[in-house]
Amino acid sequence: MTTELLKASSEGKSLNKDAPLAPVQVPAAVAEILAATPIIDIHTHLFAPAFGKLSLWGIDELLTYHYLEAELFRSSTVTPERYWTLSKSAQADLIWRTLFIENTPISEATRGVVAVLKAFHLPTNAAALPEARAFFKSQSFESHILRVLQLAGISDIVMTNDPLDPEEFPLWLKGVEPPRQFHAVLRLDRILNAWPAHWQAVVAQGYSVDAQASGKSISEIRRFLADWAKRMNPVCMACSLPDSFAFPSDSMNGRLLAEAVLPACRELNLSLSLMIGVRKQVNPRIGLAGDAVGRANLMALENLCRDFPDNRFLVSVLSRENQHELCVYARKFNNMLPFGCWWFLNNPSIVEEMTRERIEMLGTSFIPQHSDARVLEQVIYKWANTRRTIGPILAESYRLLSEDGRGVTRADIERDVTRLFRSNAEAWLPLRSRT
Ligand code: FIX
Ligand code: ZN
Repeated sequence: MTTELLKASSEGKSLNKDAPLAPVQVPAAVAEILAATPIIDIHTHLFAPAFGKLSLWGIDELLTYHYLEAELFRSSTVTPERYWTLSKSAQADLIWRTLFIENTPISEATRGVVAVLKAFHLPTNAAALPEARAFFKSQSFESHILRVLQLAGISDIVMTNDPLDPEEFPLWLKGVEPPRQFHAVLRLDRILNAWPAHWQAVVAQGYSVDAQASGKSISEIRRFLADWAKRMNPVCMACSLPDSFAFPSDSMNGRLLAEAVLPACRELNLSLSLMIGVRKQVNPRIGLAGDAVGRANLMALENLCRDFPDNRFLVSVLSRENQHELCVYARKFNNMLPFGCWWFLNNPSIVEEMTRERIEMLGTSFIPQHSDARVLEQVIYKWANTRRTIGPILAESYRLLSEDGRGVTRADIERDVTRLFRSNAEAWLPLRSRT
């Protein structure tokens, strides 16, 4: 229950949520309602506890996040080659010393670690990490997850699940069952972006496919997708795509998309999540931190949305320069839903620009953010930052509306925040139909 509601009820007054708010009341009402609305996080790299070491959490994982590794190499003399020889805790100590002691942690990713330490009442400027390590070591993962979800204000975590990942797929074959807050996504990068390197892994799982995807390969890939959908019960299929993505195309990517993945999504009534614009491994020396961004030609998306009207596309694009045209395309095609301020865009200065233009062009018919969290506790700062950045933008939209002649009520704001952070996701992802 929000502060004003509590105050009203303590004074024996029932707050009329349908009474127009005075403009001066709106910013606080937005902040309260955002804080009180549990969010559905529609894209993360988190895993439920049953996935064992794939589930990353705790201070050493927080500090060795690839966003921070990228920043380390700009402020340390250590070479990447030397860094990769260090143990996880030595890597974390080096990052802590370099980015948090020798420099002020004012970047988005360093501030995030500070926010997590503060959330658990741990020192945020300690000379070293023993107290933080002891704290996380003393937590039981299952109860820790529930506390983190509560601190972050999120109700659902959508994972990223790769049926060809040698560390992950055996767990699914054994019969892993994520708890109800965790939802699977059938991730297709290895199939759609690297078929030559991975078709044999599909054969090894019992499907008659070949390097050219000839003969009965397409029907076998459809069978593979249907079998994995039965196993994972995914809320969508997903793939990241390079800035060079083109469609239609007679490339393997274009063929497998048109002939196998899109028909499978229709048959299974699943949306396809496309994250477009990544330039993989521009600097392989720094590992996951070595990916970059490129402006994509969104004609590919235009062709997909127009030529496959019975498919639904959740879309996030990585280049800031692609954002406005993504909004325009969303106005043309209602089978496409823009989501998130992805990766290099998840910084207040850009989140503000993107969210304002989305509200101006799309109203509340988009999903403002996902966390992309790789380490459990990151959701605490990523969602605090989202609420901090988006709250004032929403309040400003209501101020303009009020100036133009219509006030808003608490009920309006609750409906809008719910749509942005919950019901748009529920309409496009079958989160509740889990068997
Ligand atoms: O393709 C993806 O899901 C990207 O989000 C990741 O590959 C990327 O490393 C990431 O975690 C960005 O935040
Ligand atoms: Zn991701």
